[in-house]
Amino acid sequence: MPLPTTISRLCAAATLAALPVVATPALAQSTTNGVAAPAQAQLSNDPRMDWWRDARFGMFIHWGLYAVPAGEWGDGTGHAEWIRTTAQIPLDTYDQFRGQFNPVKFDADEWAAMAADAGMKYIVITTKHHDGFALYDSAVSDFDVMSTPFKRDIMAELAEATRAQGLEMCWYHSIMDWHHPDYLPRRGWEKADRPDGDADMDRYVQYLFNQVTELLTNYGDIGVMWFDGEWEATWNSTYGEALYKLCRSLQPDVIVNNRVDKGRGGMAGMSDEGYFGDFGTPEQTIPATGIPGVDWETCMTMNGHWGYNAADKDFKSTTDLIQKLGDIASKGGNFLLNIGPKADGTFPQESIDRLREIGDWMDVNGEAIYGTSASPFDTLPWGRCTMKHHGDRHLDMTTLYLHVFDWPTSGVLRLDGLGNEVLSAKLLGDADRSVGVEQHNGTAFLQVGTGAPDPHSSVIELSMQGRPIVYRAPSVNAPATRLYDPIEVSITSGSKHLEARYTLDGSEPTASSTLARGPLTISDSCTLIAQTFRDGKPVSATTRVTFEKVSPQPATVTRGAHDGLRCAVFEGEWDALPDFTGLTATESFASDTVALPDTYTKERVAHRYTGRIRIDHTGMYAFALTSDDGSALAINGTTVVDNDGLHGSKTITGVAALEAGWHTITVDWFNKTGGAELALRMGPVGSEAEIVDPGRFSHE
Ligand code: FHN
Repeated sequence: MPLPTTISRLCAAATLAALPVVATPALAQSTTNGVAAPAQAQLSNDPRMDWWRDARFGMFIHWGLYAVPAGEWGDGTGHAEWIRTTAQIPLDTYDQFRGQFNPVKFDADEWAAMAADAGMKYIVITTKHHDGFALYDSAVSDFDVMSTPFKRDIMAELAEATRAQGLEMCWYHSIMDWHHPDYLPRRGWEKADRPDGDADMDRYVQYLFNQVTELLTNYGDIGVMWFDGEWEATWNSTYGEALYKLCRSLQPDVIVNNRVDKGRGGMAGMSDEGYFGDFGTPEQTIPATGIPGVDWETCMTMNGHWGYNAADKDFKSTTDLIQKLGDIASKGGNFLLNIGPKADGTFPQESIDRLREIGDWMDVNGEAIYGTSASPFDTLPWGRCTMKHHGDRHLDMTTLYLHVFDWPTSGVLRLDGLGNEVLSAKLLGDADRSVGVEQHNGTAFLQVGTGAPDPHSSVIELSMQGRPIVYRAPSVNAPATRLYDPIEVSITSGSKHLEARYTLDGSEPTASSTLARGPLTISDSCTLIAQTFRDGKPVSATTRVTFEKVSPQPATVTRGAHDGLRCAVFEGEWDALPDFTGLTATESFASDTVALPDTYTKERVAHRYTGRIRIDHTGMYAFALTSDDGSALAINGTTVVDNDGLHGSKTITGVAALEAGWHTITVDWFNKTGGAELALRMGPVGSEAEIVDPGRFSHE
């Protein structure tokens, strides 16, 4: 699709040096217990990011006309910023909210002060959400705040107040636009009322670029352009690249998130290699582990909605939010915490209360968040760890911040696997409370006393010479922990200077325990405990894996009379797999695979596949179920994979021991909105799972 000349000229005019956006090859896939880590491409790494990396914590604000209905329409009270679509409100009806938008209590200084007092270092606000309404004075649209009774440029006022607090002003801007006549596609339910006639996506993109130009020209230095709504098929990488370059040509130091392009993998938020965007954007989720060398930011609501919903009182506790901040920082990410202001321009009281309490915590513990990098430890049973390294020609020191969520009732906090000598230890916020340190064989025993100093998360600061030396517990790689045939297991210490020793009888390893050398065959139930040794001494925590030998499920049925599985289709809106027993299918057909065609784009739909699967040889099988949104697999009525929930493309693998013959199988899947994906792969445990051969399926 050729870009309009204006846009291509925009790009040509972008006198940018080579953009540091080319992603390096995806990080090598690591496997732990046989489950492949998702491929993550390294996003741009650039000194522009320095302030953003140091900040670690920002405020997201979703505000617009949708605050007027406050989530309610007809009998429904579950709506929010998507209300025009989720309540199927015709455009003319929705536009009437303009006449009601008059946030007379809006005080930019008050908002910016609450963000600053909460310890946040940047604010990202919706200049325009998917409904197309601009919260600023746009010269290219009359669907903006100047056409409301309020008639004030909210973005201009907030930008000034934000900078007065020393925070960075950042813009959220939606690519998807349900109002502009040229944006495609139309919402399915409104095609009759809004035929797409002479709609022209290129012309819309020019409009989008014009608004982005306004936002990066008229409001001073902007920290981040936070794009969203990139997932529909009408947006493509050509547009994405041009938009990224436009932003950088207007403000070379502006940071642009990865939703400018098409590389984002659903709600997990990270981009595949080769796509534009300076950081990944996991949404409502925190990656399971840190992602070395990758800039990313988790965005999350305080309750269940981005835009204001008057009925939603299900707010996360302050403790939960503070621990999430610590968790995210311990993995090297940023936390963008959302506020949905009310139509009168005030924050919900529940949000105000949490911001204040978080601020109190940050006043004492902010140094354990700002400018920190990811934990050198894999996991800590009592909390998280963030780190700062202080290095120059004269100094080479490390500070570890231990975020203790579960305070030890014994008064002694155990930190396994630390090779450095702890030079000092203290409690942030209570220097008078001494912290004794004893170290033996890589374990530091911190005498912290009973009674957690902080109700949310108590931080202990350790200082040491040099970079952290961490002895990781051995890695135990196994195709599964349930077995029928013998399986091969590998145990590694992670360093050629360290030994991994193990036992299979549940006893703690000693210097005389078996040394791990190459693959170990497990053929029966047992408990494997492995530990890392250095110079004959244990220096790490232990890794404990219980293997269970299971009997195969009998083949209780015979081949069904027909090829393939029966697929029943249901229509509705769900956030998780529905209870199909109470639903009526809109259609059903024989399907020779558990998969969707590549062009599948239906929303608000669910499938239930039922029938039988043929197993040729008795054994343990791995079933990998990939879906967007949720899915589940059951064999002989027992759940083997639970991949339910609202998420982007995600694969979960489960195992089942099955006798040769026919077994009943059920696969359930649903898609709410956005991308849709479903694929079922299988194979003997330890081998590469492949798409299930259609010949294996039958049904009555
Ligand atoms: O559809 C939007 C949603 O309304 C909200 O803005 C979130 C925040 O990141 N982004 C999209 C959903 O992924």
